[in-house]
Amino acid sequence: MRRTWFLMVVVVLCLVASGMVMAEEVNLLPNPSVEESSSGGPKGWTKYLSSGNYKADFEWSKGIARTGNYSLKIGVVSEGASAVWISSRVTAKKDQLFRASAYVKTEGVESGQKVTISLNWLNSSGNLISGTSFSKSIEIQGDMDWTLVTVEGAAPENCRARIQVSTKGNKQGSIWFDDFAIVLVE
Ligand SMILES: [Ca+2]
Repeated sequence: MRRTWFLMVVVVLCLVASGMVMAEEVNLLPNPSVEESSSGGPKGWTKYLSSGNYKADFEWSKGIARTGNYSLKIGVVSEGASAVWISSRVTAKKDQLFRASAYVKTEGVESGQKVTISLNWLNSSGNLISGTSFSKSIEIQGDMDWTLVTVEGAAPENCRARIQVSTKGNKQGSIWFDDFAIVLVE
């Protein structure tokens, strides 16, 4: 009888353990630590700058990283312009809840400068589904060590999800991003 109970307890513990493994969140984003290269840049990542006579200091930064050797940097950006790093895309089904996240580090940036992380959705033509993005902005106050910023949102239709990080009109200093993630929450 005792032996039977013992076996039952073992079985239950095994089931609990396997359930915990299954529940572990999986990062769906390729090249999340921006270590892999393609054509001299970070594989799967693109940059965007507002159109016009603007400049932005984008860098696939070597030597400053939360993990590995590389991160994505945005330095000085012309006033009025947005500078954005954009990830590759992840398949999403309508109403699936996703969490996008990235770690942010800053140095020499003016206090009050905003940094935004967005979770965007693209339709089958690859166009942004307007008015559906989820964004989280943080205001920089002094130099900031690696800080996790997250944003959650549900897919508006069967589409593809991507994460983007941005800042607008940065007068001075550097903003680095590393260890990105897009996770299916439920
Ligand atoms: Ca990295």
